[in-house]
Amino acid sequence: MARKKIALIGGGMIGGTLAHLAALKELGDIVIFDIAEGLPQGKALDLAQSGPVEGFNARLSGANSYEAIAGADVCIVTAGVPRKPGMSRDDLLGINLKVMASVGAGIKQYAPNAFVICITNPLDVMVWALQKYCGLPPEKVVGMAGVLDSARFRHFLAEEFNVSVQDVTAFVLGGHGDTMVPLIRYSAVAGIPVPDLIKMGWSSQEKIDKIVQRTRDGGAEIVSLLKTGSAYYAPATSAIEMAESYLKDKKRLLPCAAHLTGQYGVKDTYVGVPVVIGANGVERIAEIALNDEDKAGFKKSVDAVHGLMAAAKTIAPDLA
Ligand code: A3D
Repeated sequence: MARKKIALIGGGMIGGTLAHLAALKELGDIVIFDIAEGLPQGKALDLAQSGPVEGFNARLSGANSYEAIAGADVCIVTAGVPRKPGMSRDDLLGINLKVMASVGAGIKQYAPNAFVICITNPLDVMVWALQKYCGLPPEKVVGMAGVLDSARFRHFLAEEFNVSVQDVTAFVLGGHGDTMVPLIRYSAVAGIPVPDLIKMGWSSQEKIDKIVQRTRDGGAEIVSLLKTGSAYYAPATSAIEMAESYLKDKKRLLPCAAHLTGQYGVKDTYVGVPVVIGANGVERIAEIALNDEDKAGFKKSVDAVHGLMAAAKTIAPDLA
């Protein structure tokens, strides 16, 4: 069987980390595409030279022309600009929409059969725009945010309970950003839900509330520390988990920004919900029961995404 082909569109901090992880995991041959001349070629060469030491079999190349992504099985999109301190994800809207238009055209022409994972912010609107620009079926175009947001939640919970991160599962719904909805009762340590752990005296509601807030602000916390950009290790590893589920038909149930067609009462919108990712892309959307508080939180989140979609349509009338 021929090796799979992974196209990384955007070769910056996340793009380079994606290439490293995809090579170490031998997911396939890797092409890094970027508009910056020399950058993708340099990163690909550097990474290829780590191959003999690590012992991975993967061909790495860099390119400034979309032809190089021809026939890709997976495209992971990070092209655009990240946040600087003081900027919100939404401040990136105008500039990154233009980037999505050119990336979408490139994918449409050269990789129409790919599974596309968008990471560029503001995530929920960018993945919606990218799907329109590339014209691929909505089940083949998803956004990465929920895996990262729930990983952040899991990390903080594991620290709080002083247990292995391996035993902590967590669930986050809604848009990527300040309105994301971490679901406490679906979050657990080895099957014991967090509310039960509070009753057992392992933590307090106040501490868990603080963790929820820290999860919501997880990206901004890293931006303010790094000062020159945003998180990249955890975002990259989260997208690779999604790509692996597609390439190996693992059928993982992962929170992703998926195209809703009435689920949760929402239509024609990309927002974070639990989905099964397998060889057909998004194979199923899990519609879990929400209580009134979760419903209100989810609605607030969807309203925020709709607000940005409306702004996007005024900037780019071709999206209307
Ligand atoms: P960065 O290191 O700046 O890399 C972006 C790359 O995109 C640069 O190498 C640019 O040259 C390249 N680029 C710009 N315009 C184009 C274009 N038209 N075509 C191709 N390449 C282009 O940023 P990063 O890797 O740190 O972040 C990438 C994106 O991910 C940003 O929009 C971040 O805000 C976003 N991000 C999202 C999450 C989520 O959880 C959704 C987390 C962290 C970062």
